[in-house]
Amino acid sequence: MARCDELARITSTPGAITRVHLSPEHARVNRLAAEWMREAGLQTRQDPAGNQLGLLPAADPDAPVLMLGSHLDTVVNAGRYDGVVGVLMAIEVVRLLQRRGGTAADTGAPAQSPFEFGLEVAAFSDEEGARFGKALLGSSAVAGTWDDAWWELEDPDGTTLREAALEFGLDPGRVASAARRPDQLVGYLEAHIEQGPELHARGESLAVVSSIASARRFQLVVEGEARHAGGTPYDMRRDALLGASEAALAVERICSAQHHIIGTVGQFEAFPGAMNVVPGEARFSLDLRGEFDGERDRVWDQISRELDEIMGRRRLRWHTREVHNAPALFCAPLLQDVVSEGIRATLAPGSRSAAGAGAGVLASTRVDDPTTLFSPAGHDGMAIGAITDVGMLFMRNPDGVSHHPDEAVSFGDVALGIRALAEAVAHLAAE
Ligand code: HGY
Ligand code: MN
Ligand code: MN
Ligand code: MN
Repeated sequence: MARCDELARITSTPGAITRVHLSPEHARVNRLAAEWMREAGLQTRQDPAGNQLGLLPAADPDAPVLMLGSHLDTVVNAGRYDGVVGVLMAIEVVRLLQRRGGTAADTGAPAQSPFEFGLEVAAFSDEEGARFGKALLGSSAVAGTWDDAWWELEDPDGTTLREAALEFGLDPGRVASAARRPDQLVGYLEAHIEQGPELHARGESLAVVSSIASARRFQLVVEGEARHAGGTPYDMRRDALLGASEAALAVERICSAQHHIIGTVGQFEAFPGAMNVVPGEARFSLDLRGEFDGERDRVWDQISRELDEIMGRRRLRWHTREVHNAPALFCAPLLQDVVSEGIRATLAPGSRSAAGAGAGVLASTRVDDPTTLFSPAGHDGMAIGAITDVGMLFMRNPDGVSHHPDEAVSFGDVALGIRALAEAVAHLAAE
C-alpha cells in the first residue's frame, strides 16, 4: 500500500491527486512502475500509446500471454487506489506465481512464466479520459481499435492529442504497432476496487465481476440570448443556463426511474459568465451508462426528446457532440469461473490466507458461491474485450467512495485479492 502512497505523490495538483494522459506525471509513474516490474523479474517497455508493460515470457517465447493490469492515470482530485492498486497487485501476482512455480529470478532460474502462457502486466494510460474526453485511449491502442481521428481531440488548453503525444516523446505514426492480435492473448484479468457500496454493505471482501456498464459521453451546448440582467423582462428572456439546468434535472429524473441506468452531469458552464448578464449559452457534459447498450440508447433517445421539449418551450436551441462510446463488456464465463475459484481457494476455511483474513471476512464472504457484481464503473476491459476474454475481481471499497480523496481499500482485502488473483491464474493454467 506504501507504493500507492508513493504514486499518489506524483500529481499535477499538490495536495490532491491528478495524473492525466501524456502529462509529466504520467511519464514519472510509468518509470516508477517499470522499476517495480523489473524488480519482479519482468522485461519492461513503454508501448507507442504510452502504456507501461512488463513481460514474463513463457519457456516458448512465441506463446500467447495472459495480461493482468489496470491503469495509472486518474480523474481530477482522485483517490489513490482506482486503477493503481490493480497494477501493483498484478505485479505482486506475477512475483507470487514465479515463486510458486520455482521460476523466480532470484532462484537462479531464468525469470519466466511457470505456465505454458506468458504473463504480462499492463499499466494502461488514459483509462479515465480526464484530459481529452475520450476514455480508454491506452487500452484501445492495445486492442487495435485506435481511431486516428482521436489525434485531433483537444484538452482544455487547446493542445491536441497529437501535440501531447509528440511532447511526451511518442511517435503518433507508430500507435498501430501497440495493437495485439487475438491469438497473442490468452485473456485479460483485472483487480479493481469496487467503486460502489455493495461489498461494504454485505461485509464481504471480494467479488467476481459479471459485466461492465456500457458508457456514452456527450458534450451538450444550449443556445439562447445574452441580455441585460436588469432590463430584460422574463417573458423576453432566452436563458440558456435555465434550459440546461432543467435538462440536468430531467437526466436525474429519467435515469433514476430505470434499473442499472446512470446519467451524470459532471461539467456545467454558463457564458458569458457575468453576474449581470442573462446567460446566452450553456455547456454541460452527460455521462450515460447502462448494463445493456440497447436500454442505454433507449434512455438517451428519451432524454433527447425531453431536451427538445424543454428547449422548445424556452425558445432555446441545443446540440451535442458524442465524445465517447463504449459498449457493455460481458466477462467471459471461463474467466468468471477462474476468479470464483480463486476466491474459493483463498477463503476456504483452513486456507492460510483465510486464517490471515480474520473470522469477520470468513463469516460473511460466500466462499462456496462468491458474490458476482455488475460494474457500473468503466474499466480497461471494455476496450481489451475486443480481442480477448476479460475477467475482473473486485475488492471491497468502504462506503464505495471513489473518484475522491477519501477512496479507501483495506490492506487485508488487497492481500486476499492478490492471492485470489494468483489462484485464478493457476486455475486457468490447469483448465
Ligand atoms: O468512469 C469510470 O467509470 C471509470 O472510473 N473510468
Ligand atoms: Mn476511475
Ligand atoms: Mn479505474
Ligand atoms: Mn474451473
